[in-house]
Amino acid sequence: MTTLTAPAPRKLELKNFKADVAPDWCPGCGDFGVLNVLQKACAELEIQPHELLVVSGIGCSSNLPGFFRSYGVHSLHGRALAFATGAKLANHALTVIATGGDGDGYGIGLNHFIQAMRRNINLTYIVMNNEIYGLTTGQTSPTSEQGMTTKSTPNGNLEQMLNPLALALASGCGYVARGFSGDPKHLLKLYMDAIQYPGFALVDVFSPCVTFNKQNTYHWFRDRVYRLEDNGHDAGSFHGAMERAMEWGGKIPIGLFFRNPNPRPSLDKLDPALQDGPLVGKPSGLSAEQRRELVAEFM
Ligand SMILES: Cc1ncc(C[n+]2csc(CCOP(=O)(O)OP(=O)(O)O)c2C)c(N)n1
Ligand code: SF4
Ligand SMILES: [Mg+2]
Repeated sequence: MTTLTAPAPRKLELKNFKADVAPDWCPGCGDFGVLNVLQKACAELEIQPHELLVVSGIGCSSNLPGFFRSYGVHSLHGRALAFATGAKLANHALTVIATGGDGDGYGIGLNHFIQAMRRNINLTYIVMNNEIYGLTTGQTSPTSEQGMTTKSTPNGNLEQMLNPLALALASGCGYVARGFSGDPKHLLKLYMDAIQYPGFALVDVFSPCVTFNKQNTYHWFRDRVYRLEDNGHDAGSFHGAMERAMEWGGKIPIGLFFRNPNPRPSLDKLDPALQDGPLVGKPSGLSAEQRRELVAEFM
C-alpha cells in the first residue's frame, strides 16, 4: 500500500484526486459522473487527499475508491459503512466518504445503513442507485421497480421497492438528499453541502446502468426528475421531507429533502474517549516491535 505523506496545503483541482488507474466502467455508465463530481467537490472544499478516506463495498459502483486519489478501502459486499465507522472512530480528524451501490447499501448492507444513521457517524454516504445489480450482470435489487423484468425476475419483480430516503429520515439521518448523475452542477452542490454537514449525510444518486437496466435510463430519469429547490420545498421540515420522499411515478424529486436545522451531535462528539484528539494520535502502550507483530497479524 502506498503511504500518502502530508504535503503543504495547496490549491486543489479535480486532477489532484485522479488515481493512476482509469475507471473501467461501461461507456456511458452513470458512475463516471458521480466520480468526477465527487472529485470536483473535494477540490472545491480543499480537502487534502491525505486527510480523506473513501470506503466502498463490492459492485461496479464500489470500484470507485480505486479511481480516487486519497486513502481508500475496497471492502466487502455490504460492509462499506462498517469499515467507514471503524475508521472514523479511530481517526475522527479524517473526512470519510462511503460509496457503493443500491444492492450493496440497501440490500446486504441495510442493517449497517440503519445503524450508522441511528448512531450518527459523521460521514457522507453516496449511493450510486441504478436500481439493479450491475456487477453481477443484472439481477433485481431492493430499489428495482415492482414488475421490472430482470435476469432474476424473468416474470417481473413481485416485491415493493425500498424507499431509502424515507428510511433514512425515520432512522435519524440529519442530511437526506438525492441527485442525478445527469445533472452534475446540481449534484456538486449536494456533495459539498453533505460533506460539510456535521453528522451522517446521505446522497442517493440516480446513476443509470446503461448495460443491464434498460428501463431506468437517462431519458427515463430526465422525463421525471424535478428539483425540490425550484418548488418551494422547506428542507428544514422533517414532515415536509417525508412527504416528498414518498413521491414516485410521473414526477420524482431530486435535491435536498432534509437538513436538520438543529443537528444532533455525532458519535465522535459524544464519546468521552475521543474528546482529547483522535485515537490514532494516542500512545498505544506497545513497543515498536509489538506494534509490528500486531500489524503483521492482519496482513
Ligand atoms: C457476500 C457476497 N454476496 C454476494 C456477492 C456478489 N455480488 C457482488 S456485487 C453484487 C451486487 C452489486 O450491486 P450494487 O451494489 O447495486 O452495485 P452495482 O454493480 O449496481 O454498482 C453482488 C450480489 C458478493 N461479492 N459477496
Ligand atoms: S454494468 Fe452497469 S453499473 Fe456496471 S459499469 Fe456497466 S453500466 Fe455501469
Ligand atoms: Mg446497483
